[in-house]
Amino acid sequence: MKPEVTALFDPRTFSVQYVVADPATRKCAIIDPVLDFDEKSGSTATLNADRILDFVEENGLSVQWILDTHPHADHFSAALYLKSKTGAPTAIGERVVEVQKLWKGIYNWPELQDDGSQWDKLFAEGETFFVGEIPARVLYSPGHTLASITYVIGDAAFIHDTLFMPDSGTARADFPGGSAKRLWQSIQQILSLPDDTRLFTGHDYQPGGREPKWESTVAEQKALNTHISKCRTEAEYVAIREARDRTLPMPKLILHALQININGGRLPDPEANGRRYLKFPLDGLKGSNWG
Ligand SMILES: N[C@@H](CCC(=O)N[C@@H](CS)C(=O)NCC(=O)O)C(=O)O
Ligand SMILES: [Fe+2]
Repeated sequence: MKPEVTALFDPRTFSVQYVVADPATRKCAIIDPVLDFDEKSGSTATLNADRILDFVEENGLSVQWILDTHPHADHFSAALYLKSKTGAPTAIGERVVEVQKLWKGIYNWPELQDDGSQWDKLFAEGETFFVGEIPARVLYSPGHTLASITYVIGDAAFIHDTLFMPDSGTARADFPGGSAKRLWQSIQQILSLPDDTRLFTGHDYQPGGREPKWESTVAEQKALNTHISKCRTEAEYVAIREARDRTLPMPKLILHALQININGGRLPDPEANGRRYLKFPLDGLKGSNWG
């Protein structure tokens, strides 16, 4: 069962958004859509999400699912916006409730509902569903975040921030709730899928300025991934990953994005003057590299 996979690359955040369609029924899932945000002006826009909607319409697709792989730290999720336009249900991994509890503390936000009720469906490890007639299943893939999941849809796996393209290595594991050890274990589970499984990553940072790419296979990742092919043991990987993470500054939108994304992609309610405001902790992420 081979879904038609279309990637929409967002050069502002180096994110890859996907439309995954069943050619037989024309039903599709949208994965990891981006709501545009400019931190310099505070402006939001729906350029990426509208591009997805245009693609869906031009190709006669009907949206069955709006899926996020994890609460993103570098962009806002457009899940709620797309739900308002399509009526399709939103979903994320069930451990999102733990991410909600963690960041509820960091933001000092007692009113935040931390039961995952912002999504229509919370997926557990091993849970199955369909995109049209194509069977799909969920792998719990923590490490980058503690709620991350992989969607395996037919012969394609949407692996988000675990493995990037082979020349780019792997995702960082130093956000609150992250773990290099768990990330290694999640990557091993992904690499145990059949060798010809198509892997679609969540970001491409275009190393060396090459054109953006997002698709690989299990066999290619095993042979060529710069962080994985060299590591024989979990301990070796954890040492490399943690050393690199100590050099990385936080994503520029982490404090903006998490307060939207742990609330299901919902912007803060407007205040009495009709404007929405964000709130940041000062010195809330201890030990961060300033870059
Ligand atoms: N410069 C980017 C960095 C974004 C970032 O940290 N991306 C995460 C995924 S959300 C990652 O794994 N990066 C790996 C790396 O930079 O090596 C930003 O500020 O948004
Ligand atoms: Fe991420």
